[in-house]
Amino acid sequence: MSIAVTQVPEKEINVVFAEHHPLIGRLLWTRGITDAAGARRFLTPDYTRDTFDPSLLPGMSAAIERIVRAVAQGEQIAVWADYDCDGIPAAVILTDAFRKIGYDRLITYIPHRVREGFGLNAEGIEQLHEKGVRLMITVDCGTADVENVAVANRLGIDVIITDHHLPGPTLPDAVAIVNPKLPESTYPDDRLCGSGVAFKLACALIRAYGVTEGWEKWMLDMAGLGTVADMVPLLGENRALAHFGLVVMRKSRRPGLQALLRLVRVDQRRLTEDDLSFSVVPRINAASRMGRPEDAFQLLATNDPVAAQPLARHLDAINNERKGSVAAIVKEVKKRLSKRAHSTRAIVIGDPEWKPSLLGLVAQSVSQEYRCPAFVWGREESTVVKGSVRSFGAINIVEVMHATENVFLEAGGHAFSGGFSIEPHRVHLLEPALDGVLAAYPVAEALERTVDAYLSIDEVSLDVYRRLSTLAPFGHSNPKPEFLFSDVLVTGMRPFGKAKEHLELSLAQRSGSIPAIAFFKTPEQFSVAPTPGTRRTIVGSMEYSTYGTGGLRLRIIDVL
Ligand SMILES: [Mn+2]
Repeated sequence: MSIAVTQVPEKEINVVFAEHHPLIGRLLWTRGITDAAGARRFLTPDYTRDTFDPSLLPGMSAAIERIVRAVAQGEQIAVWADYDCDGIPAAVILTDAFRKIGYDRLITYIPHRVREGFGLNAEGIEQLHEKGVRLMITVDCGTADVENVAVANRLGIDVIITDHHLPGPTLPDAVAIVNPKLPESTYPDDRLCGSGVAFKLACALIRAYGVTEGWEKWMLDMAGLGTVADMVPLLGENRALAHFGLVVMRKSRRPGLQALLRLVRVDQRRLTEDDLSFSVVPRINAASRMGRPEDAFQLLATNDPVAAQPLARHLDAINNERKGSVAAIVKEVKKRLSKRAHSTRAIVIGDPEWKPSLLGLVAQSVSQEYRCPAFVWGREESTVVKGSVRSFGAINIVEVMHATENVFLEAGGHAFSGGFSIEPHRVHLLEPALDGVLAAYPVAEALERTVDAYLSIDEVSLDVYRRLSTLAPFGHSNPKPEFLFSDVLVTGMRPFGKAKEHLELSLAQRSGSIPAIAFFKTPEQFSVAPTPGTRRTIVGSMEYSTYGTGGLRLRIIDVL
């Protein structure tokens, strides 16, 4: 890995951000904030100032009008939610809002990740029709579902779409499409996630029923959860939703959230975005990957502390099962690759026994290990082979898939990660076809890592840590600050953890010393292995641990 420190115009920054610590000024600048007013807005989120009126979203008034009519006529309403940790909190938000206005003819439908896949499907709509549904509200999906909305319409079901996915050339024939990414949208910020859009609908709905202004803030925990989980940029309105979402979550009375946090030993009052990303989101997503997404919805939506306990334990158990399955597949991949010749341009490997819903995590690990794009396929209750791909370096893997002719049934995704399907009898064609396309690409190099600033160990202090914390919550477009510490003396090194799987270093420089840790690392896994008595360059971030003796420490990203 090569490392560069972001270049910034120091003098200009010191003038513009004169009222802030120079390090904070530099960090603001690298996050695209270039004036004093922007800095104040960023550092002191304000709910009223930073969130926009829901009625500014396209389709909002038509959506509310239709819901009010459904409620007046006692129609059966269904929420159709995506199965991930954006769709599920979004469904919880609408459930809360309908409970608040005292309407209980509401059911939730969450499709099965593998059997049904993303978005609407005709069989699911049929089922809702049989249950007497007359109005369907989608959350976190639906914008592209032209045909299935037509299916619903033919069955006499009106559809309201709430979503944040990009629209295609044709829009579905829905009663309303509430989506800030519609071309005609004049909403001031189009970066909301599905839970964010659902939160807006919920705000407008309870307002229409005269619920006391301010009550909507109790739903911010779910909007914040979806915003962090969906990895939308944590800037603008999303920053407010994530920030106040965490504030509300720390006080949330949801029995399911409380039970889950207790189980994973996270102190609710000190909950951070890292706790969400590492402890909460994987357990919510485990439901759709390993079992039924409804279990995750039930956990977050229930009012019953007794029902919450077993649901939390169940999600924790299937999350452990998921980790075990992913590790077993990665091990099997390595074993097989050691025994056969394979392309060095891309790894292609699969097994009809592997669950496709786990293979993104497997492909991620394989691409890093073999330092090239990894295509990993499996099959589950389907006649076609389904897989995930993760790129390596700067190769745009979706472009590569689109350039590979006559192999894929479907292929899509983002630049560095995607999914694909293939007919089983054609899967053997994949490796040679990719090899041909990738021959035209330069050999993949690990991407350069840019860190925010040089720092020395004696500059690491609680005061600096507290200042850095004013930039939180960290995530997409506002990453946790990373620093380069050069010429640091390694004064100690010890493995720790149940199976000694983690590593702690003691570091010293000038008058300062600090512990530094890395989880699931051995010294050999860094670019240069640290040993006591040597001087090394450390790349890391600052964190404060509340466990045991705890305190301020560095989290090591790499040692050079
Ligand atoms: Mn989403």
